Amino acid sequence: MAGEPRSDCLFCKIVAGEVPATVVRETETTVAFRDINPQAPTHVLVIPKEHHPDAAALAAAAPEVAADVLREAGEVAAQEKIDDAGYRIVLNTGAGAGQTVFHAHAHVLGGRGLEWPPG
Ligand code: DGP
Repeated sequence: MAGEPRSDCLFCKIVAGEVPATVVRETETTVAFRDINPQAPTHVLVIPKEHHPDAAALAAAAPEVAADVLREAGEVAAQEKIDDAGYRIVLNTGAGAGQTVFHAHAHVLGGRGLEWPPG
């Protein structure tokens, strides 16, 4: 069923506390933790606690939780003090766009200059 935890999902295991992560924020519906392979001085992932395979599926099935993820991305940026300089929220969607973990997540990147367009 949409939203149910999956035993084969790495990020569901982080939500359950079965895989360790450096958590920087947590709400009733979301968890934010540092990316294991940071691409910027600040690189935090914000995920819904519910399992959805990508951001579009999350928004379709649970739009209020998708809004929570975006709100938390902004809260992370403020907490990490990257909001004044500007930061990027990235939602890789599909393997062709570089998605490797198929549990919806928003990357929050900042603390360095960010070029446009991204690679
Ligand atoms: P994406 O490529 O958009 O699916 O991003 C997945 C991110 O997840 C990638 O930047 C690396 C990160 N990641 C993968 N495994 C782990 C893990 O075990 N712990 C943490 N903290 N991050 C992970």
